[in-house]
Amino acid sequence: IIPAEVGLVTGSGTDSAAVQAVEGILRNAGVQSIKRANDSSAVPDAPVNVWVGGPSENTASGAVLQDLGVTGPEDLKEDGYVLASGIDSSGHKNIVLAGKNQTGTFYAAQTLRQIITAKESSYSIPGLTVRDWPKMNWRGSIEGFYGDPWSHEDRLSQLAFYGEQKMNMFIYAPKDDPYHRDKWRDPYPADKVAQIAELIDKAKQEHVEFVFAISPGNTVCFSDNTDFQALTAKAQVMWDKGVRSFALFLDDINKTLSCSADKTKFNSDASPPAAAQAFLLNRFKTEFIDTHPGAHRLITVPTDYANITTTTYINRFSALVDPSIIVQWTGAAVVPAGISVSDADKAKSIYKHDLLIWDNYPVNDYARDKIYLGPLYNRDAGLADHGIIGLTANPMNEAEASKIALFSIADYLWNPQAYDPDSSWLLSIKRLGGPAAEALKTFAENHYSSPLNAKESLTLSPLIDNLWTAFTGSGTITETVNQLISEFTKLQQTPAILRSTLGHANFIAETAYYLNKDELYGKAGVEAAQMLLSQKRNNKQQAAAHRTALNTLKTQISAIKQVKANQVFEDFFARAIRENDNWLGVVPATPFPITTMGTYQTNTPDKMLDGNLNTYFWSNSNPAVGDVLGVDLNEVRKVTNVQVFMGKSGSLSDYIHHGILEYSVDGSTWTKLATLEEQSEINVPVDNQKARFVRIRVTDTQNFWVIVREFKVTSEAI
Ligand code: LTM
Repeated sequence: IIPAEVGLVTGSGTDSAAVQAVEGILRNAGVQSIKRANDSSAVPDAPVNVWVGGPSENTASGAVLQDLGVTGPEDLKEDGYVLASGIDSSGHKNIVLAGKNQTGTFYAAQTLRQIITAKESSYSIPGLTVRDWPKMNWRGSIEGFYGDPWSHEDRLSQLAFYGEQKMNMFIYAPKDDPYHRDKWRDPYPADKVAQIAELIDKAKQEHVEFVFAISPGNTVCFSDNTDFQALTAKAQVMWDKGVRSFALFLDDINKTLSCSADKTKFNSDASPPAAAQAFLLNRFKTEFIDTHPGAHRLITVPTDYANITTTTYINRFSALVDPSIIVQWTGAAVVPAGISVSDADKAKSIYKHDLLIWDNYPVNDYARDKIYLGPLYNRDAGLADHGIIGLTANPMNEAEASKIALFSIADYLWNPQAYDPDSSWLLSIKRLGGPAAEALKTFAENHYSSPLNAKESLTLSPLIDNLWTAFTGSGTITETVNQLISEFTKLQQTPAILRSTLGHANFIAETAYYLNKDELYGKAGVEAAQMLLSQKRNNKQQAAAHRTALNTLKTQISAIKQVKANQVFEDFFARAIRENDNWLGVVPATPFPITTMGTYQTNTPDKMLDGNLNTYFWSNSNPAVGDVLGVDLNEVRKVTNVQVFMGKSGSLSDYIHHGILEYSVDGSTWTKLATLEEQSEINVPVDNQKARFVRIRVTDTQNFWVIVREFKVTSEAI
């Protein structure tokens, strides 16, 4: 039990942030009086003494550890620590936080925070010994996304969070901060410098390496002195404010050299852009990094950053760039579903530099109508033993919501072998949700799917499956319906609970559209379930009332365009409506084919709507520009997907090579869905657009006839 009075013994070198953290933790655990002493003064007379600082900070802690029979942190990896609590030989209770270095002691404090448990009105910590160290050296985030950069408040909150999660790197590289990329030559205005200076100080306090990045590649003249001076002047301002780590980024730029000086200097190289970039990076390293004692290794990201097989550019880049420079790599794709040790081995063999992963999870700048609230999946546990020195995760524009994924990423990076995505995720929900944890879990599990994991709506999805099993069986559906209604009700109530109980206005503000849509989804789910129950009870009037309510809610849901539809729910509603139609004997309007092209032999247009991929429509000539083919749904419906299979298998050319996929309500005004270039098969999700006609319009001539095996429009009644 943690008593009301505690002794706190620090050393002359004890990390001040660790001391501050321990004091805060003790106060939060009900301690009213803290008797301070340092290693040269007498041991405080208190029921429990807390010793902060390993041997390099606090000469007294070693003896206490020895008395407790605990080995000190000396043999641990950098940033490792020992946290011990127990009774010494003279019967005194002690808690020792002893880092291998100051950062280790700071991390011991973070673990202390996690192991304190509250029981009724008292707090306690168990008798224990923790010997702990990080597996991955660099563990952090990179604000490297497009779109609205984080606010100053967001960044301060992130840095505090990184300290708590033992993350130690933050790379400042917001693509749409004009001074980072477009106007990289211009100095930051004074107010921005002041804010960055505050971030630098905060990062130091949280034991986070603040990396200042510039992305000059779009407009820089790589060999130009004036440009080089603009770059170093910008870096110098940040150096003066305390930055010791710098990055020059070269992602997402045109590889063509734009200035004549570069063309003259580098055009004879096998890869002129690689030679030009290496020249600038090496010059920055020798003339800035090497001339600033205490500066850390330069970091870069090449223009080919998602490779596991080489290119001429990568060959030259890796050969020419100074070996001390750290190279960022995103995995085998820009947004990879996984990163394996085999990918890492291949990357290491082609980039030939220390690799720091730029992990594009949970970033959502390419899908601004989704938030990724699931954990990190599919990163091999052994990456640290395969040339990877660390990982910085590129988060979402929604800073607070990113913390769920970042929590799991911190967990993975600290101890990849022990990492379990599901339990890490549950813990993140518990810690971040506090009193609103249950509601946060409901919210997060309905925004769970991502490029790493297709699972969505973890509780509701199996309940919906159960309902359909019961619905098609001969027994009662009451129990399964009630379970589903109760879970949809929970979803409906979740936004209000989060708004009132989470205590985090920024989280609520940045997820506002998602919360609003979920509230409606919750209500709609209840109506759909009740409609099915009424139907089973043969109550037409009630079923009709629920269907009307469902349709109204569906309209409100699809009006929130800022958030992508939840496919689990949409499929549930569509099937529920279909089942209701069948029960009512409503015969859906039959779609029929449309085309301006003539038919070859018996391969008539209806064959593209017969659900059989072995039969097809075959045109009797090459299509002309303006020719069309598609489907008339026979009534205006909500379209959710279009899938077209063109070309006969084995004959690869009989399809529309250049076209536009479009839809229309009235057959005269058309809206484009996609441009089709050399695609024989397409699958285009559609966000509930109202349409009666969907077609492909030919936009260029070609020398091949057209075969369409199936033109499948998925739609539902309005
Ligand atoms: O991934 C890299 C190296 N660059 C950009 C990022 O800035 C962007 O946030 C992600 C995700 O869209 N993709 C990139 O290519």
